[in-house]
Order: sequence, then C-alpha cells, then structure tokens
Amino acid sequence: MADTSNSRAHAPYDSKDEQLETARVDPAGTRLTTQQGVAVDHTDDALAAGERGPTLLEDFHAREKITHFDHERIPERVVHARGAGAYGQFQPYDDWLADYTVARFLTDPSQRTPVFTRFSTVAGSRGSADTVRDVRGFATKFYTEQGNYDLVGNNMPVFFIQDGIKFPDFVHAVKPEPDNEIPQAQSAHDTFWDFVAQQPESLHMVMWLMSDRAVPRSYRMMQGFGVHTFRFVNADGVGTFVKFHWTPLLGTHSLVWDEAQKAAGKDPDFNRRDLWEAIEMGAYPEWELGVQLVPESDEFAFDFDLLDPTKIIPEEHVPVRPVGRLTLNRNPHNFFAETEQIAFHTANVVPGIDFTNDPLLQARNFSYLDTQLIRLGGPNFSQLPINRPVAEVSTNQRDGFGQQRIHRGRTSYVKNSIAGGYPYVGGDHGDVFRHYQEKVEGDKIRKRAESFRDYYSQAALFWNSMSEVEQEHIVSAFRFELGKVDHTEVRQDVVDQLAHVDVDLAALVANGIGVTPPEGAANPNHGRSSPALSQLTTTMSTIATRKVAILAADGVDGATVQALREALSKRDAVPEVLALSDGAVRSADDTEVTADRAINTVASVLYDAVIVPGGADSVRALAADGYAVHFLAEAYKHAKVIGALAEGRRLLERAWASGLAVAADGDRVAEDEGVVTAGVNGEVPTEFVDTFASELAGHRVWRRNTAEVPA
Ligand code: HDD
Repeated sequence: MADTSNSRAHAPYDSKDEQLETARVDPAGTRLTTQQGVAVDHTDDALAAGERGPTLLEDFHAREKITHFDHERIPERVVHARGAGAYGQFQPYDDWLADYTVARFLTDPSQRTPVFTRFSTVAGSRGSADTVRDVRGFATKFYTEQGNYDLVGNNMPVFFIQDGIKFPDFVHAVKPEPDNEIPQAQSAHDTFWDFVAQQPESLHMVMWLMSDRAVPRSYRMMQGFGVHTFRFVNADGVGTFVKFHWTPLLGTHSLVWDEAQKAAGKDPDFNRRDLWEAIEMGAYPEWELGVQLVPESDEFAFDFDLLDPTKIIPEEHVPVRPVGRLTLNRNPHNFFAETEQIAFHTANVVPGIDFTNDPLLQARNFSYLDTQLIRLGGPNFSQLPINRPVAEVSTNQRDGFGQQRIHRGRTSYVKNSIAGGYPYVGGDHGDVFRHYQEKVEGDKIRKRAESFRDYYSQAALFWNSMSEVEQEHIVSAFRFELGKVDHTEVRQDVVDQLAHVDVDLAALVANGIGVTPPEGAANPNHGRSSPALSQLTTTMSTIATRKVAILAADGVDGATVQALREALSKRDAVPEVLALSDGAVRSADDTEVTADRAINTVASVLYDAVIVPGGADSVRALAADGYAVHFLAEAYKHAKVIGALAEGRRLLERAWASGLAVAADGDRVAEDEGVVTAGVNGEVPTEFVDTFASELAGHRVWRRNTAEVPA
C-alpha cells in the first residue's frame, strides 16, 4: 500500500525520496503561526477599530494571510496544463545496451533509478476534463546518479509539425479561439482544422488524433514514445540513432467516443483518479522501456528522414528491443509542490544520450527551459524539491529569485586559484557530458529539407494498419470534428487533403459532413501496413484493475454477490456493488450486503463491465429504476461485457425493451454477443467467470453491432 499520509512510517523508498523527506512538513502537533513563526490565537476576525469599525492596517496576520492567498496561482503550463503524476523507479533488465550508450541508468541492472512521471492532456486548461479527444503527454524525470534525464514524450509516436518554429501557430490554432475562448480542450473547431488543411505535414498525426489513441481508458493503458530520433553514444564515442517506446503491461486500451464525452461530465478526473486509485490499492502501473536502434551507417536507408518527427520507424523494419521496467508506486503528497512544480526539459540529458538535428527537437531544447522561467518565476526552479537532482550539484550560478542555497566562499567563477580551483572542471568520457562530435556544414538558409516532403505515405500506413472497427472510429471522429467546423471550405480542404491519404476514407468523411467527395485518388494508397499500429494487437489476458459494477437491490442473491466479489478480486479486478441508495441492501436470505455506491452517483461510463446477479425482488426493483436500466443499456451500447445470473437476466430484457432492442423494422436489435449468462443462484459457475473474464480481457466486444442502439 502506498503511503500518502503526511508522516513517514517507513524507510526511504530511494535516494530521491530520502531527499524529499527533508522538505516535507507535517502539521500534526503544531500550533498556528505566521510565516515569521509568531504564534496566533485568533484567526477568524481581523483587527478592527471597534466591534463594527474598519479593519486596521497594522493587522499583519490578516494582511499576510490575504497576501499569500492573492499570490497563490502561478501561470499554468502553456500546453499540457492538465495532468497528474506519480513517483516510481526504473530498472534495466540487463547490460546489453552498454554497447550503445554510457548512460548507466539504462545499462546497470543493479540500479533502480527514482523517477517521477507526469501524464497530461495538451490543449485543455488546468481544470479541464480528462477524457477529451487529445494527445496525452507522458513525461518522465529520471533522477539518475549522473544527473537528471527527462524523457518528455507523448502517447503518439509522431507530431503535428516538423519544425518548432510552427509550434506557436499550431498551439494557437488548437487552443480555444481567441475572441470568445471557445471551445475548451477540443480540436473540433474551425481554427484547428484550418491549420490542418494548410499544413499537410500534420496529417499523419491527425490520423492518430482521430483514432482511439486520443481517448485512453487509463494512463496506465497507454503507450508512450520519445517521438524524435535521439542519439546514444557509447564508451568509444560511437553514436547510434534511437527511438524510445513505453509499452504498458496492461495493454493499450481506449474509451469509445460517446463514453469519453459522457465521462467528461460524470467524472472530469476520470484518468487522474484512476492513476491515483490504482497506486493506492497497490496495483502499480508498469511499462516496459524499449528502443529501436539504427546504426549511423543506415541514416539514409529509409524512405523517410530519421530527423523528421512526423515519421515512425515501422516496427516490422526495426524491432523494439526491451531495455527495462518502469513501475509507478507512490502518489505525491501535494499536487502543487510536486505535480505542478515539476519542470521537464528535453535538454536535460545525461552522458550517453544526445540529440539529433531534428528541427522540432532543436526548438524544444530552447522552449522548455524558457517556459519554466515564467512559470516558476526565475532561474532557481531546479532547486525546488521535486526538481532537485540526486546527483551532486555544484555550479557557479548565484543569486536570482528564490535562491535556496547559501554558497560559501569568495569565488563564483572558474578558473580560480583562491578556492583551490573548485569546482574543478573535468572527468572521463562517460562521467561528464561531452557533446557528440558531428561534422556540420551548410549555407545559412530557411528551407524545409526535401526529404521531409512526403506527408501522406505514413498517414496511409496508419490507416491501412487499423482493424475495421478502428477505421470506423476514425471516420466517425473526422465526421464529428469537421461537423463542428463552420467554414464549409475548411471542411472541403481537409477532405481534399485526406484524398492524398486514402480516397475511400476521404469519401466516407465527405459524405458525413456535406462536402464533395474526391473524384479520384489524389495519391494511390500504397497498400502497406504495420500490424503493430493497431491497438487490437496489444490485448493481454489479464483483467487486473478492471472495474466491474454489480447491480443489486433488496432481495439480491447474497451468496452470488459474495462469490462474484471473490472471483473477480482473485483475478485482481475491482468489483463494486452499486445499489439504489448508499449503505447496504438486504439479501434474499436477509443478510446484509454492503453497497459500495449508489447508482445515481456514478454511471456505466466509469466501469469496464457490469453484472446483474439474481434475486427476484432485487431485479424487480432495479427494473423499476431508470438509472439502473440505463446503466445496463449504456454499457451495452459501449460494447462492454455484460453478465447476468438467474433472475438477473430479466433486467437485460427490461433494458432491451426500453427501446434499445427494437429497430425501426420492429426486429430485435440486441444480440447476445458479449453477454455472459448463467441460470443459477447461490454460486457463480467457473465457466461463467472464465468466459466473462476472457471477454473483459479483450477490453470491448467489438463484434457486437451497436449501431442501432440509442446512445
Ligand atoms: Fe512540448 C510541455 C511533449 C513539442 C514546448 N510537451 C510538454 C509536456 C509534454 C510535451 C509531455 C508536459 C511536460 C509536463 O508534464 O510538465 N512536446 C511534447 C512532445 C513534442 C512536443 C512529445 C513533440 C515531439 N513542445 C513541443 C515543441 C515545443 C514545445 C515543438 C516548442 C517549440 N512543451 C513545450 C513547452 C511546455 C511543453 C511550452 C509547456 C510547459 C512546459 O513545457 O514545461 O515548453
């Protein structure tokens, strides 16, 4: 169980935790003082001239209290403002990577490096909902013995633009429009799609953004990517190109769009809460770090440029090789001090990891330090507890807002003789950072490399690699987003661009948004695919941490509920009994069954699956409750696994009859796909549990046709 209380009852988890402990404070047993340590015995009324008189300026306590409050906000991140984070450790499996890099935290299997990982959405402001359609940030700070290394990636392996000079344009286009600040945390508006139509290099990333990747079920079920091609440098100074991949051990899974929109209202903290709760219950999220390595001699071996951040290296060409394991196992104590004040920077590298000339990365290497200066108020933000390295820090930098250290001595320069030459400059390769030596020459020009010009091939590769259901979701997403665009010519321009990716896709989108489908393929689809790009290939056999709702009312079969709880918990799933009101329900044999929540305080969109146990009275009561019936119908609509036992099956009939089941032609719509039933009370047959678990491990019942089911 993670310790989130304010008092330490355990040994430090790691070197970073030990360091953070020196900054933690605990109000237990203390009395209230001012910031100057002066105790006060009255904090409810300001000092005033008489009972009904004016407040006096000399009330330093009131002024200090209000002044601090007035200054409690700092600028939110200009992008990725909404996020959540956790501590953990990274450990390499073995030392094979030592042939390629001198970065010890990646090559010494005895090292468990402390980390903090922050996940985020990009466009929304700090208070926006979690489940919006957006890219997710996946940023990890490794507090290594050789200094801090930040891997500041996303859950998609490519980016919208090729050169960082376009970043302000892109962000201005996707953010709420400047006249009325509408819409919040959405790309479904004119300026974003106008940008896309004008900037076809964004199309590959837009395909990812319209895919299920943009609505992750959980931060714990997302891949992560370093995006750029970086460079490893080994002990001989030899460089190797590298792309970083994070692969979640739970598989990569998403919400469906209707569900995501509803979850944004039912629980705006859906992803944040999920991360927090998983760590609290000891179900620590884990990812495998993998690398794709390309020798420098193969720099030009691909039909795209390795420096172009709008391109992937298909895994079928260069396999992802496993390096080590990231485990997140502790929640922060204080959101502001830790998650808000953490400052990532792509240029925080350690010996053995270097940059390439990717023009997006080059801009990032400027932007991240720059942005912290306004966000965290000056040049000493790396001294904030969350940002401090565990490696020794000795610089000649002094002064500036918020300096926390008291540097002794008369010198703050090198070389010096007065202070014995300290801090000394030097060390061996591998111990100090030496920039990779690369011969560079060229004219001073503003020009996009010709090798960056193919905007469509990999967008088509992505499209071709999707399963049928993933393709359907992409088409619906384009229709939804472009359907919110007022300018018809922008809709048309986007469709015309899509014709370069795949003419059928363009036509399907056009038909849904009232613009002209393309006459022919602007670019013939090359027909290639990369199976690794489909999320359906990531399914695992586990149902660990999946939330299963058990619907119950008075008269429920108590033994079944108990057996369900046990069977699901045994497989590390999270069963919750939902009742018509909080507290407990009486079972058919008059025992008490604890209710975890009242149905009307939650919704099916917050669960992965639902089961209705037997008990005639319970089912009758549930059938008479709109929330309960809707819960079931909605779970069905969102392709979730549904289980029903004995009389519980009658609630399915009720849900079907509520309109869900009858199509326009009067036929029954609801099929039994993904509906697992058993006829018994008092026990839960093994076969029921096995079938239910295997459907749930598949995440969703995609073979179920829900098109005619009311949303
Ligand atoms: Fe960025 C934040 C990821 C391009 C400028 N970015 C930020 C965060 C992530 C990324 C995960 C949040 C870090 C945190 O949790 O604090 N950004 C990316 C990726 C990119 C990318 C994967 C492309 C491959 N970013 C990018 C460019 C620029 C920036 C091209 C500027 C030229 N990004 C920033 C920033 C932010 C930021 C303005 C906002 C807050 C911060 O840095 O600390 O500097």
